[in-house]
Amino acid sequence: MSMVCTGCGVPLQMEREGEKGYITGDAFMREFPLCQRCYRIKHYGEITPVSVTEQDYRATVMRALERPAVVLYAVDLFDFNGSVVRGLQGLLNQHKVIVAANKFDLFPKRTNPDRVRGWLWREARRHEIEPAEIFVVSAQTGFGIDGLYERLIREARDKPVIVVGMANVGKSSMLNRILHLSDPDEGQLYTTSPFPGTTLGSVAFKIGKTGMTVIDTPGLLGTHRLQDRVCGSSLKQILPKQPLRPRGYQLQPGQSLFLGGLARLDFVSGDPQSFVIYAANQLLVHRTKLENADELYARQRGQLLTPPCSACDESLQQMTTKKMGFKSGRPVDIVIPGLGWIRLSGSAVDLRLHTPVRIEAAVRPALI
Ligand SMILES: Nc1nc2c(ncn2[C@@H]2O[C@H](COP(=O)(O)OP(=O)(O)OP(=O)(O)O)[C@@H](O)[C@H]2O)c(=O)[nH]1
Ligand SMILES: [Mg+2]
Ligand SMILES: [Zn+2]
Ligand SMILES: [Zn+2]
Repeated sequence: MSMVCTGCGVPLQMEREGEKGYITGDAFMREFPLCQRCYRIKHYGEITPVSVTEQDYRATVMRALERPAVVLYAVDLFDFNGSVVRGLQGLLNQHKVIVAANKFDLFPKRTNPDRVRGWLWREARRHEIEPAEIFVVSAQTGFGIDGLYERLIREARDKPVIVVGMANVGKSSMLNRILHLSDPDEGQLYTTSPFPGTTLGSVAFKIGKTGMTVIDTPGLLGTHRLQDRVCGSSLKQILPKQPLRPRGYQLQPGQSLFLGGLARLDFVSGDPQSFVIYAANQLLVHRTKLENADELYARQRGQLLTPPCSACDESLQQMTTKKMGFKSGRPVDIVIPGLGWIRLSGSAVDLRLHTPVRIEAAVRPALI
């Protein structure tokens, strides 16, 4: 049997129940055969974690990119920094690249998409991504998908459209939207889920009327992002479900902010100023005196200061500290991939940021 699951791309097998790619004879006979794992995700929202190693990932994507293609590079606007696939640039050279920045629905209602797009152009260049065009979209609401679809039809007359990106940015959701635009009767063909690592192999669909072929691929997992390190229930605490409500704090030097137990920002010195947190609305933000912060963390981690919880990877409790100093200038964001960002006002300030080991915090020009 050499067929793959039409939901996730895993090679199908009927011999070993409970293992990757298992399918029953009945399900196999359907027009769009779905493996048992996809069936469970679709109908019960359950996921059996299966890991796609970096090696598998690169092999799959390299194979997909052997022939000229239109590459739809999907990024998550809530985690742009965690959406950059390292080492991918070299593979993209001979292809037309279109960036689709997804999950715009999560931004505060008044956010101007054109300004976000301008910001994305600058950030894409800074990360050596050279797209032909950037679209700001939402697979959830359908925002911007029409324009993206029209552009893809124009570009993809003789080439397939291959979606690539980090895990969980919404690649499969985006393609489902595109398939739906072309045929509103079509259900959700690609399997999607809140857990990173849903798609396991590539799956191609031909869009009848246009002759365009779209190909989904697995996303890459990374240990530098929190969404790939927390357990399932903590994931629900850090992923935004509703538009972000920015939370502003007017702080004095000698104060600290905890974002759950996953990040702590110490205000060491500088004029009193505002710090604005963009994180899931349900995530706890706790303000305390810097002198009490160590003791509070030791006593309350996993309790008040959660996530992480006891089911999360223990390494999330090993924190590293980074000193950060800023001269007065333009506002910047301190990004904690998967958790969100803290917008600084642009006043001179000395800070200390504590994050779990291997989580790669970054600084960038303010997005909002
Ligand atoms: N708020 C919001 N959530 C989205 C959007 N698009 C996708 N999601 C959610 O993001 C999660 C991941 O979506 P998928 O489409 O499975 O992402 P993927 O990139 O295919 O993930 P992998 O297959 O693991 O690489 C799901 O919980 C989706 O519901 C969007 O536009 N807005
Ligand atoms: Mg997917
Ligand atoms: Zn499947
Ligand atoms: Zn947990």
